[in-house]
Amino acid sequence: MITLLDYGAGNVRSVINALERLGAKVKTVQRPEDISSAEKLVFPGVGAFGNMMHVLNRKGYVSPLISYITAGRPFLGICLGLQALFDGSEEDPGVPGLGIIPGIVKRFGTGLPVPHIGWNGFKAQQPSILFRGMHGDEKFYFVHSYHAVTTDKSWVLSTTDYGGKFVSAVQRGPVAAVQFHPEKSGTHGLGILKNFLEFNAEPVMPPTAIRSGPLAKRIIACLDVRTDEGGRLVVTKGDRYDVRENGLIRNLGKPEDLAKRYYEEGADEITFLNITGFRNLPLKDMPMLDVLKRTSENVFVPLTIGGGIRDYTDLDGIHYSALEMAEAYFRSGADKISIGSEAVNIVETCIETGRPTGRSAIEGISRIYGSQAVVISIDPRRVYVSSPEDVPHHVIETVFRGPRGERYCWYQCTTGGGRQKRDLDAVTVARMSEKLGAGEILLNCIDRDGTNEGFDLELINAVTDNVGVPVIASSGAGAAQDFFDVFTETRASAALAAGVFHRGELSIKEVKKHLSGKVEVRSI
Ligand code: 1PR
Repeated sequence: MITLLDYGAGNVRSVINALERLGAKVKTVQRPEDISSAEKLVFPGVGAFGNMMHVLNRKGYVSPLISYITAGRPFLGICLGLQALFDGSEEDPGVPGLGIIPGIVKRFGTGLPVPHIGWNGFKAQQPSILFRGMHGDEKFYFVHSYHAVTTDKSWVLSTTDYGGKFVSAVQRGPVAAVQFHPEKSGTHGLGILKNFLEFNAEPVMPPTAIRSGPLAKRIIACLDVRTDEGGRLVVTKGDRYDVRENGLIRNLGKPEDLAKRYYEEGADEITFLNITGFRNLPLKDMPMLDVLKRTSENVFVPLTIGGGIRDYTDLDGIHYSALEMAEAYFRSGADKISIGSEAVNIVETCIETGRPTGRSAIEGISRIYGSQAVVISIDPRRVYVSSPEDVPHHVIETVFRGPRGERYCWYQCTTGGGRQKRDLDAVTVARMSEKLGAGEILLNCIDRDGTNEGFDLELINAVTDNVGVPVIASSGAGAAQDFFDVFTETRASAALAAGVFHRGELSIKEVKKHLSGKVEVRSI
């Protein structure tokens, strides 16, 4: 029996699903005594360090946890569950950690995008049962802005490179913790969990000691989901956001079936966009929550869900917060939520009033779940101008001349699935969202969506040049070469595509084969 310490932040469903897939029985901690009586304890942590320690203290978990770990009983910490073992974190100075390992958790300061999101390698520093069956060249899914620094090298099990070496796993006897998410790291991640379940075997060193990086560029499959005329939730796909063909909504299959197919083909992440979520309250959209729950039983890579995440008051005057919606999605198996229209509203208000409210969906969700859990989905459209002085927006010089020979353009944000044009540019929304706490930008492009013409590299460069968080390039992929171009001509951390995969014109395997040896990708 595995005891899982769920302190109420983030996606523990995926950890439970992964452990159950491996045949384990899992119960969650309900009272402090459940920690003391555990046979094997798994502690997945997500979100902010201070909030985690606050909840652990409030629930009376800190003292039994310290006793359990210092007694050298089987323990696996995941992500924040590793950071908790240290004395404290720069994320919330003054908040003591569990103090098991001497050291402090520090923010990355490497000049590379932060959070460190994606698939990265590891370099083993000592033999471990966790490495059984590993070659040493596997990649695991990381998502964090802070990393542990210790003076006690005897704890360090592996290091990983992200603009410098950091501690990616620790172990002493049966107490281990990993900074990455094994439950989100495909078959190799499941391998780590299986090894923890069989902790009595001999420690091994992976045979291939290779460099531990660089971070792989991610290939993301996107599923635009909505209800069709028959009331079924289907994957659809538009051309420049128009999802109808001969008046009917295109039906490309069941969301969970496609997600499973893309996972098996090697997708590094799956994104679901509930494209009509802005109309209704997604919390009442139970089918979407069910899709997530079913998907997370079979898909062991990160899942993002977007559509309709905002504060909302229904006709009966009942108020639902964006945080509650995000919570419901996380509980159902999502790792990140994506905010579209509401992000534009938030930035607009911020500009009008000259300061953040402190209560926006971006601030509220990132405060509790961490910035890595908040993606901003931007739906811009190109607008040509004769001169940069024509508009008070971020204007770029373009090689693609406008209809009247214009040499300049800006990227106008839209809301409501491209329906409403707003007086805000994509660079401003991305930059201000980052300031408010967003951890990643999903950069769509209405002009390229569904066209197979390739990504809009000028748009992607305009945004990546102005933000410090990872940017996901989206819209327009039509061939494997388009992925090569976006990764070599821009600083995009990931590339997302939909139509080209759904129509079977290109597979994720073919994309990775094309990139292999030229661009760092994860192989499965
Ligand atoms: O505004 O917070 O409710 O979120 C709504 C979300 O739904 C937004 O993320 C918005 O991008 C998305 N959305 C709304 N309407 C549509 C539509 O198509 N009518 N889909 C829509 C946006 C864009 C991409 C697409 C890529 C790749 N889809 O996600 O998957 O462009 O496509 P391609 O590879 O086929 O070119 P809110």
